[in-house]
Amino acid sequence: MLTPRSNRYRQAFDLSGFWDFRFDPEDAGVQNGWQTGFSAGRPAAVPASWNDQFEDGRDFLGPAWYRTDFDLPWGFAEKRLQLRFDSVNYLAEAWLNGQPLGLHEGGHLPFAFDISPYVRPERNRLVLRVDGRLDFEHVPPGNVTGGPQDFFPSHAGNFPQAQFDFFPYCGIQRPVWLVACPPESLQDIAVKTELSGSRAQVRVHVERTGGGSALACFQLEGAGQHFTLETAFSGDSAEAIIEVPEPVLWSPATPYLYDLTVELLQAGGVTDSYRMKIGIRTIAVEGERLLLNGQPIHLQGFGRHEDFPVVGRGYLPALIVKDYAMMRWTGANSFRTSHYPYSEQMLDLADQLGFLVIDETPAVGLYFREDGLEKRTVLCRQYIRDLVRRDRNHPSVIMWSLANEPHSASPLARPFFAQLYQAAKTLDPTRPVTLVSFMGAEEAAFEFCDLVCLNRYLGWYSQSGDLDQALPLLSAELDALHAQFGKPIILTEFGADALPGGHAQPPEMFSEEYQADLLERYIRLVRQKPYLVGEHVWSMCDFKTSQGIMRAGAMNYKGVFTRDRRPKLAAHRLRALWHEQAE
Ligand code: BDP
Repeated sequence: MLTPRSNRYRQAFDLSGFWDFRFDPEDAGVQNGWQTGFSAGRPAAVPASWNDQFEDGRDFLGPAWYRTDFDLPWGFAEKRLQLRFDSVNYLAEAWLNGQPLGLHEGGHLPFAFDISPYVRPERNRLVLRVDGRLDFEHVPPGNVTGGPQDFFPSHAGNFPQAQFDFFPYCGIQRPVWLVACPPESLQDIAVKTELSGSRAQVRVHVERTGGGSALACFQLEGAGQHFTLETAFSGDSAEAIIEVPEPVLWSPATPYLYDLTVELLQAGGVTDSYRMKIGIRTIAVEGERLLLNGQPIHLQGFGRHEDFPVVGRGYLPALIVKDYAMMRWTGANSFRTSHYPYSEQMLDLADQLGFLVIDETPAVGLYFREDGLEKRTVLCRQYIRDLVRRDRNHPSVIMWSLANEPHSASPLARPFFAQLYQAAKTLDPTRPVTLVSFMGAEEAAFEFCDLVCLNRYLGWYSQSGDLDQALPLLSAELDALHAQFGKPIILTEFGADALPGGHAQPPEMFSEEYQADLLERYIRLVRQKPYLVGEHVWSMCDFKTSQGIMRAGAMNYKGVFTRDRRPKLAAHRLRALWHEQAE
């Protein structure tokens, strides 16, 4: 699915703004009344989570109703029209002018509906029912009974009852686009880059809608070079391999981007065109190393969240810029999109600024029981497919993560992940595929994943307060995992809560000193072991959680920045350490 863009052949109109909104606690289905009636709700901002916008809806997870009216903008007549939702959490059902458009399950990934048959030049009414209620069959799951609370004591009895450690924000969380394309248009573009010697091959695959004979024209521009190639469509697809001598490679040090333009040529000339930025680079696992452009690379950075006061998980461009500024200030070169795909704009900036991204599906807190397994399998396959299709052209994305901390003790887990791993590899053979686990030696999926990604909290949830005891145990476990799997390892989470402004000498749990010391000792250990190819601190910023006895103020305080992005002592410590490593 192509990211919405405007040019002389296509146009994307952002429907963001204040939409009419109401909660529907009785699940009474106000849809019919809303098709014709006048405003019956209250204004809500789109995009943003609804939970923190009002004083009465924080813990209300749905269903709720959104409604907006629009006229077709100039130039939209005679085009193929779609409504594209960048992210709605969790179930979204839409109607246009009373006509059902469809139902979509799952937050954080885009979906689109064709609206050409139903749209009018003026006074269109779009109605959306959004349901974010937690359910054991959903991914991520919630309200699980007889389930994995035994494994996850920190979430037991939480309110709302999520099987994951972040607040289950709901609503239209990213922009909604009205997209106009020519009747016959470019549908999808996939780019792969390979290096051989001092040359690169840029392989571009394009899909279109409509039949008849047509050509695809490919143009690559950058570094003072310009390449043009034309190939005929065979059916709906066309492919070209562009040979680039002496390419400028994309890397964190030089995040160089080329311009790729694809045109659709039919009898009458150009009928559609799409331009995007691409980077030329390779990523591979070799032995116990992770190689970017053939050179070993070490990841230093964060696990994090899309989370901010008032907007919740809503798209906030200034926050994205700020977060990159803060990550850069610490010396980070990478992050994981824990525990769901982030906005495409976040990845655009990663490409531009040179950050390396582990791109994760929304499959967090998975557990394995026969009931609901089939539905979860279908959903997880949908997530990996939609994630790869959305993000495969970003040079910053170096790895796919299938899941975070599944409860893989069940024998059902291995075939489940083997299937997802294969699906990811088929969709994208160019990137390593992993999953992030807390199970260590017991994680069956590590046998076939390309890297071992491990979360560890020794010195916090175990060996609490006692780093002298924690560190040797961690060291021994890492060596044993390396001996067992023979793969590179990334420590994808480690950390300690620190209450902002809490101090202690000698350091003790919840103080800023203890957090800074724990992180430093972990990082120094990681750097002694060549098979460890990355360290991601949990977490970049403090973030909102459900309420529960493990989370004072319904917050996870493992951030090295506060929720409003002020550095704690640990952020300064990381900055010193990561700059020292770079020297
Ligand atoms: C890990 C989870 C992460 C939590 C973290 C914690 O992957 O989502 O926030 O623990 O407990 O198990 O802080």
